[in-house]
Amino acid sequence: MRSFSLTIVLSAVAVSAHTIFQQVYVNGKSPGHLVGIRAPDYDGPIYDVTSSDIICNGGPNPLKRISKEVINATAGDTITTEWHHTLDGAKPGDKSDPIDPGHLGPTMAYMARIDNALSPKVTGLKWFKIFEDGMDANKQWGVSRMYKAGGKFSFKLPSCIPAGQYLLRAELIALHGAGSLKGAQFYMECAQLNVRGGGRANPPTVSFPGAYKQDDPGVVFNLYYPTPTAYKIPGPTVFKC
Ligand SMILES: *[C@@H]1O[C@H](CO)[C@@H](O)[C@H](O)[C@H]1NC(C)=O
Ligand SMILES: [Cu+2]
Repeated sequence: MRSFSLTIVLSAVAVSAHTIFQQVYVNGKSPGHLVGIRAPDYDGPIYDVTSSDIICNGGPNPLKRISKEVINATAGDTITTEWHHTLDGAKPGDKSDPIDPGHLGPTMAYMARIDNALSPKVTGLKWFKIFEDGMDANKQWGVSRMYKAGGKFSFKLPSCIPAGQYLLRAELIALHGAGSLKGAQFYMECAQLNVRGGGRANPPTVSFPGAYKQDDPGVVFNLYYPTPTAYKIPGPTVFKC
């Protein structure tokens, strides 16, 4: 009986060690914590890929920190996203910051054009993927690289995309429970961007919800047994100019 309740306590600790994308850097410089981001104040995941909460979070994690600022960047710039266990930011003593280290899976980034990056409506947008980092040949995961980098992962804005307003959707998937249907944990927030420069590319797009199926091989996935030898990241291929 005692070990049963201990198990419940331990798993309660583990499941709360989630993460929130909460700061953007453009070529290494940040306009500030939560600036230009739509963040919840609770760090829980989304499980249902058919829900519109998969777009920019919300639903069970109400977006309570919606920035009124738009981040300026130029096509081709390097964007860094920074994630932490809570909205308090980096906590060096917290092993679950930026995320529980057992929350292994891929990191990704998508963009969608939008007339006004401050518009609350996120349904109906057309998304293209600009970054993904799954499991490498040494079986190390994108999330582990983000963990070791203190909660950061980086990518370039494609140099050929048209100037204008965009939402940036940064995402990670934790696969520790993904052996069963609806067990994968999706973490994402959206940042508001104004992109200058660029070109006239018209990248192929996908919709959210729609880009993922609940039974995609990268969404139902056993992280532990048999030991994975490959991982297929969900969603479209990364757009290249
Ligand atoms: C982006 O540029 C506009 C126009 O110069 C400015 O008003 C705005 O504050 C800038 N955004 C940020 C986050 O610095
Ligand atoms: Cu979690």
